[in-house]
Amino acid sequence: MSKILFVTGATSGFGAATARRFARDGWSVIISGRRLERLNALADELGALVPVHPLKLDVQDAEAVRQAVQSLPAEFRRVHTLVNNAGLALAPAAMQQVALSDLHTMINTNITGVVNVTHALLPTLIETGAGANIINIGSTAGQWPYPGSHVYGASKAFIKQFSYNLRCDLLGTGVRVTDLAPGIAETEFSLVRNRGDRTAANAVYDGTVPLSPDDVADQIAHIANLPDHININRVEMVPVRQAWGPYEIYRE
Ligand code: NDP
Ligand code: 8X3
Repeated sequence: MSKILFVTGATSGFGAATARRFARDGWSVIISGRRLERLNALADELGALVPVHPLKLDVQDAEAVRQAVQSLPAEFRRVHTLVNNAGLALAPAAMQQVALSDLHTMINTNITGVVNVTHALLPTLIETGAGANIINIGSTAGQWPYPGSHVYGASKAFIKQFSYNLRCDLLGTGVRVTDLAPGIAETEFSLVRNRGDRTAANAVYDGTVPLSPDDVADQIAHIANLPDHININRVEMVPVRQAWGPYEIYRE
């Protein structure tokens, strides 16, 4: 029987690339996100290869997540790998200049959403046991500060510590947990962050070579397919053209 992937945020970027990669590898895929048209289009595309279950789901809604997991069709119930990918950044300006509601949306999606989905799927993953995976998409922003990252970066720091702490709780169950932390990657991420301003979004990637969604999907597939006795705690992957800047000095 084929293994089952549950990926959140499959309507775009890393999530869509991950669904495609796992489907090509013969996994059954549960694809979720809020935009139903995109989910259905992806389901049609991948349905030619493998069993696909599209789930219209807002990860912020704990009850909807619980119900969606509880009502998975029998052939999709035994999830092997959960990829907590749905997430977003908003308000790329100093914290003192941004709307509180944008900060709450990031917390509710990047933190509460990940907790909601993980909590709902933990019993299943523990039942799957040896070799099961929870792969949480963190970010370099969870480790390294930069102006305008405020709550976004902090939400990704949560992903790192949450992943490590989960490992402690899951010790002995065979379930593996990874914080996969990419650097700059070209997806719709910057379009969302800049509220649909395509010029501002494109400027993020101008003149450089960012990671691609497939680069990240390949890394997810690598981690998910490692022998059962190996746990990758954290991976930070960046394009070769990305490195750290120095401390900023404020001068009069
Ligand atoms: P995209 O904007 O291309 O994709 C984000 C996905 O998240 C979409 O499928 C979107 O689907 C989904 N999503 C957003 N909010 C919700 C919600 N409330 N409920 C369910 N799904 C939601 O960006 P990326 O692919 O780049 O982002 C994927 C993850 O990678 C995020 O967690 C992001 O923080 C992280 N990341 C991105 C990096 C980058 O440079 N691109 C680098 C490091 C990490 P829909 O709108 O249909 O719900
Ligand atoms: C997304 C990468 O550098 O925009 O997590 O924070 S960055």
